Amino acid sequence: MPEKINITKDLKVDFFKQMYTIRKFEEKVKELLPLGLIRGATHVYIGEEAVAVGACSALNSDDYIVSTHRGHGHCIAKGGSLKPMMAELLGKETGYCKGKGGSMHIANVDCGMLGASGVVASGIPIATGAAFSSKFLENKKVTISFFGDGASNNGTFHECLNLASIWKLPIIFICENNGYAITVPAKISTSVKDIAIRAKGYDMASAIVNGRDVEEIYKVTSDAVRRARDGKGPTLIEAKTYRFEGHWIGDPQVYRGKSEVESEISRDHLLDYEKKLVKENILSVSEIGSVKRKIEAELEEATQFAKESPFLDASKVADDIFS
Ligand SMILES: Cc1ncc(C[n+]2csc(CCOP(=O)(O)OP(=O)(O)O)c2C)c(N)n1
Repeated sequence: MPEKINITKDLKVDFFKQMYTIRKFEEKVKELLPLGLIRGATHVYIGEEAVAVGACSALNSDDYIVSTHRGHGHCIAKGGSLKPMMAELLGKETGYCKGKGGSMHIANVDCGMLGASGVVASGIPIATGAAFSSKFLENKKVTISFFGDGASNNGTFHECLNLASIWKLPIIFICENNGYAITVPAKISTSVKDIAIRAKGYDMASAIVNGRDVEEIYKVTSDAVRRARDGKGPTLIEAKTYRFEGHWIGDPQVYRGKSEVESEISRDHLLDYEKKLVKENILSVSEIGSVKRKIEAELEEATQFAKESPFLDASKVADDIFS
């Protein structure tokens, strides 16, 4: 049984701030893409914010995460700053990867965010390697590998769970099961109803969490982090979640019904959490208002910064490539 994990008032406020920041960041991305300021396929995380926030809040700042093609929320939750993030999405020199990574390949090693990737499941072996390095160096760092339900059908997922289990690596595999891999529902593409069951095949601890419940995710991840740091090996956590938006911005979503989407959006965890903070007398309605205004102002500043930043000079395009 997990030991009792206390969630302080400050932490609850922080959960709200982070989830709201991710939501607003993604809404801004949706606004900038059709203007041509962000280019390429872009995937937003609206609806899944509680997973990144709850999970990353259980880590130390020098722990690692590895993200997916839907990675803006992971980056913010791991301590990424809005200015270099927005600049990266706009392809500018002031971005985390000097604009060479963009939305799908953002990384910020300084805050332990080892990278996102457009290649589905490719983050899982990178995360497993990071966890192996921590075990080898005995530095007690823990890694979280985020991936989707679709990625859990890729061979590398199974190879990495096996290796992590036999080597007792300090890693937590977090499957964000939003029910779809682009247009394909998990229920017709995946052999099991609950992806967490797959941990059994690798003699690994597992848990299923409500992906809308930031506090539950924090508690379950904290417990897995503690075991990983104590040398007790990996955990597979499946977060049942839902993406409120299409697979990418512009997805016509012909594969799922309007009523399904509307019903899911009507249960918005962000609105519910706001109400919960008021009910628990943690923040008043007016305090919530000022928290929101501050975040919105920071985001406007970050957007302005990104717009005004220069593009990288073409002569520097091959810099920072290691061989
Ligand atoms: C190796 C590989 N195969 C296929 C694709 C095309 N593709 C992009 S996203 C995606 C679905 C991913 O689904 P999931 O892992 O559930 O993540 P979600 O998009 O739902 O967050 C696919 C198949 C790809 N990018 N890489």
